[in-house]
Amino acid sequence: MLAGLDPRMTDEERDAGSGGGGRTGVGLATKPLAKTAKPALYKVLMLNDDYTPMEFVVLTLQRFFKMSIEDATRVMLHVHQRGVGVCGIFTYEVAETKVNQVIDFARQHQHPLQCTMEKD
Ligand code: TYC
Repeated sequence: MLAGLDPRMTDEERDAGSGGGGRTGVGLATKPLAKTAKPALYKVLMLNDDYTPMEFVVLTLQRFFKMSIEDATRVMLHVHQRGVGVCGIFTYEVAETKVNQVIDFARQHQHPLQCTMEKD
């Protein structure tokens, strides 16, 4: 009698391979529990330019990235000196929203401030 077809066996007995002609330990492998995939993360980058006032950049970092005035000033000065700096790291949709908020805010105030995102 084939173990898989024996109506007297429980599913567990079939999976475990017991009662199957001495073939012990040939049960089905346990399917790993499904893990929740970690979302891809994106850096939001602020770009330097020659015209946007420093105070406006600090205000922007405080408003859209919840930075203290000290952190916002540090990031602004880093961008001013190095050309680019990280405002924060977010999931795709959050990063995209923040980039658009910064660009819209700058445009409303007629500043050329630019912001972009890249995969972390
Ligand atoms: N470079 C600008 C100035 O001298 C200041 C500035 C800093 C602009 C950071 C943009 O992302 C920026 N007024």
